[in-house]
Amino acid sequence: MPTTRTEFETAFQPLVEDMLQLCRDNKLPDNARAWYEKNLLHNTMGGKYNRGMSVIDTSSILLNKSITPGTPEYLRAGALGWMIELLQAFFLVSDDIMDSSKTRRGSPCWYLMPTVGMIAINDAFMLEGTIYMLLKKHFRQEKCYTDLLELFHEVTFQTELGQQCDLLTAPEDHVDLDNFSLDKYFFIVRYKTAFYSFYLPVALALHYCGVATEKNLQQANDILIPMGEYFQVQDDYLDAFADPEVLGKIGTDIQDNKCSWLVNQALKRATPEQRQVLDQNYGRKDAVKEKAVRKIYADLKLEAVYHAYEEETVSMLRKRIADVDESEGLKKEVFEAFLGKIYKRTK
Ligand code: GPP
Ligand code: MG
Ligand code: MG
Ligand code: MG
Repeated sequence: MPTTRTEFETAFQPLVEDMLQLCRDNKLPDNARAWYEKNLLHNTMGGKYNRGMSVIDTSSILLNKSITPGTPEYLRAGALGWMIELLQAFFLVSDDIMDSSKTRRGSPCWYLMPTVGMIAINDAFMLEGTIYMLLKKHFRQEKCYTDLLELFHEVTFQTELGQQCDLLTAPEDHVDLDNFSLDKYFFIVRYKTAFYSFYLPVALALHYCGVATEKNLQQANDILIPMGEYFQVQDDYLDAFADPEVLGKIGTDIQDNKCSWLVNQALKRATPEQRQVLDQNYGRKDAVKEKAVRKIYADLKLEAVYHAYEEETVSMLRKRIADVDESEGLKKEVFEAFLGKIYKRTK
């Protein structure tokens, strides 16, 4: 049985306690400790927890036993899961500033909350720092400590590289749709999303369970990176087509001039007249212009293009999963569980 959100949340409280104790040990002023606690709770809780929970689920599949909530083992695997959620919180707080987003998980973005503003930048750094304080406290004595540490550092750098390319292909003051291409697109999303969201949880579980081999990590990579690309295509599709109430965030990709999957598909299919509309309306901070772009997406039936892409990609992933070699302890079920969570997602 996969773990539930409620069970997973029980593994967070002890980690928050660890960090508050650390604040007390450092004689942090009360108001600073209270701010940090609020930062931790507001930005780390309330998401889908797919990434975090999958460390526990993957470990339980790899070890072929259930990891029972409340046990020390659950708390350890859960701690690794929460470290990914902290990494994600660090990324999202920063990304929302860079993307001028308005809402996240149904609330105003952290930097837009009363009294927060640009303190959010330091809060993001502290969310990242929390990972390494917790990793040291709970895993320093383990054989896999260096592997875990390196993995977090490497994946963070890869994500930052992807974010850099995402931002550089979306200049605020200069729209040139000739700059976009699907090749560029898939490079960006592999780096900004796939490594931390898909490869990281499974790689952490492989190290934690003591079955990380070069071959297992490579096989995981070969399935999870394309799966992460698919996940970001979904994110881009939902940015324009989902109900913001369900999605918990308002899409910004059109106004932000993003090299999104949708605009790349539109560019492939547009007539010269439609191309002109895109050239004149994409990437402008203007709701009417955004609407004109949305109309082109609808006229080009991008919803149907997306559904066809989804089916084709999922069959490709299923084939790859069927071919996984389980001889070194990796299991097909790890990937099936992951795919099951995201197939046809609506938020
Ligand atoms: C998703 O992009 C990618 C990230 C959240 C990684 C950010 C990386 C940093 C180094 C800050 P997105 O902007 O499409 O996500 P969303 O739609 O959730 O805003
Ligand atoms: Mg964003
Ligand atoms: Mg972004
Ligand atoms: Mg997005």
